[in-house]
Amino acid sequence: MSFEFIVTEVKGNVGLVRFNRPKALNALSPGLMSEAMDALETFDQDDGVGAMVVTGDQRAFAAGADIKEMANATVVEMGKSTFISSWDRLKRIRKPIIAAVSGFAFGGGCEFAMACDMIVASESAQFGQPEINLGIIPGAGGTQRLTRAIGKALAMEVILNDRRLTAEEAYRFGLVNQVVPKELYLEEALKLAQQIANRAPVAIQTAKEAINAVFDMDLDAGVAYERRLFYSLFATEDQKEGMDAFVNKRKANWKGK
Ligand code: DAK
Repeated sequence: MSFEFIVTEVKGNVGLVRFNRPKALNALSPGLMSEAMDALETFDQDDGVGAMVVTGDQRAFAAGADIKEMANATVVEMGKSTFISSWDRLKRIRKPIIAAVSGFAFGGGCEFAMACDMIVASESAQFGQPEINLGIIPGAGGTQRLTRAIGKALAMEVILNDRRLTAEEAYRFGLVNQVVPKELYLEEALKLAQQIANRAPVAIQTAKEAINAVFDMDLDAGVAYERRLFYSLFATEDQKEGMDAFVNKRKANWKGK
């Protein structure tokens, strides 16, 4: 895969996507977003990849959507842009995605990280939704995902008054999974992704689907949905293998089938 705005790599069985517009603090232009989605979809189809890590650089994960590219857009152009459909593509990735965040994760950058399944933050990471300064509001799920993650009171402050969260605060309020020294954040994210990638692939993807259903369903419907997914795993070879390995005191050999 060769790209203009991102760099990709496979490490073990983890697919790595690195935003690569450092001069613009990795602003998420339509071009970058569509390349990132192409890469994630390719990894999603690749049996040699079990999980993905998305990252930026030390200074910025991403400072938001590209303001310069958006500044003169009309409402019709915004609606037609591939930029919007790229965000829908992100929701359809089945394998787990970990955001490795250092520096600025603002606006669409924060929303991208929150749309991933877990966040490993460098101690230098800052999370914010500064759209209010531009006369707009978050448009890629920020009002919804941030509020669910950190609660209404603080989300109001972040979105209405450009309150920025340090990595430590983001951890304390449940937005991120771990905070690690800045020279280790990518390594730790890759380590976590590798551990997950070594587990039973179909069960991992099914668990991601079940957890994300929490945002679309009430408790009864969610529990019923979980149960159907649970039963469906008894049709997989991995369920037979996992239980046989337990009974016979050996290590399971996952097939992803
Ligand atoms: N877009 C374009 N360029 C950006 C940028 C951005 N978001 N952020 C920074 N840059 C550029 C700067 O213009 C500057 O470029 P030059 O002037 O050197 O050419 C370069 O990156 C370095 O930035 P600074 O000189 O400003 O660096 P500082 O360290 O002084 O400040 C900063 C860093 C992050 C505090 C500052 O750059 C900043 O405030 N940036 C803007 C942050 C922001 O407002 N983000 C929200 C953007 S709106 C949607 C999906 C997504 C979205 C909406 C809808 N749908 C699916 C519907 C998302 C919207 C947004 O994210």
